[in-house]
Amino acid sequence: MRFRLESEVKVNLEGNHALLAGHTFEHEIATAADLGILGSLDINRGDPLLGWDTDQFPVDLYSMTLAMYHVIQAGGLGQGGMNFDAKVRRQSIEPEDLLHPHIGGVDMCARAFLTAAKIHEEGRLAEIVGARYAGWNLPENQAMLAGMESLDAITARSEERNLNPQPRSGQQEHLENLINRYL
Ligand SMILES: [Mn+2]
Repeated sequence: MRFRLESEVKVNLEGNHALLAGHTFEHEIATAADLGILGSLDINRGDPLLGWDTDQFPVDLYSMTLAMYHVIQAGGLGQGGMNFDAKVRRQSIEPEDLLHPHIGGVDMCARAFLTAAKIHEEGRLAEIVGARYAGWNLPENQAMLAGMESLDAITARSEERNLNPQPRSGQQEHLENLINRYL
């Protein structure tokens, strides 16, 4: 932020690095998109049982579908692209061991993209998420989000309105089942 270079550069996110940072790939994609710095993607995976960067080829349709969903929600990668940055495991020593992961990885990414496009087009997930956070669309809450309101002003308004928010279900299991119906 110091040199204002955030509008000059974009980030290259990697599935395995997200895992190593304790994040999901889709979380990093959505965060970068929100910050306007989504650039390109290294489409690989790590091993959740290991603590290092194995850069394996992607195989998980569920997580890749969520990653592609957020790429689509972000309006695509623009000038960025996708790169496997992946290698086969050490015991895969035959020439054909190189073919299987490339073919399977590309096919799986294509399938994830088509699945994500369907989720995006039908809009049910976005509708439920949108309703969950609809309160942020109120002008005073947009102002709060934009950092244009002081903590004192927010406190005064909350006390004046005698706010008493009630918990509402996040519908997590419903949403998990919704995603699975597309796979
Ligand atoms: Mn890596």
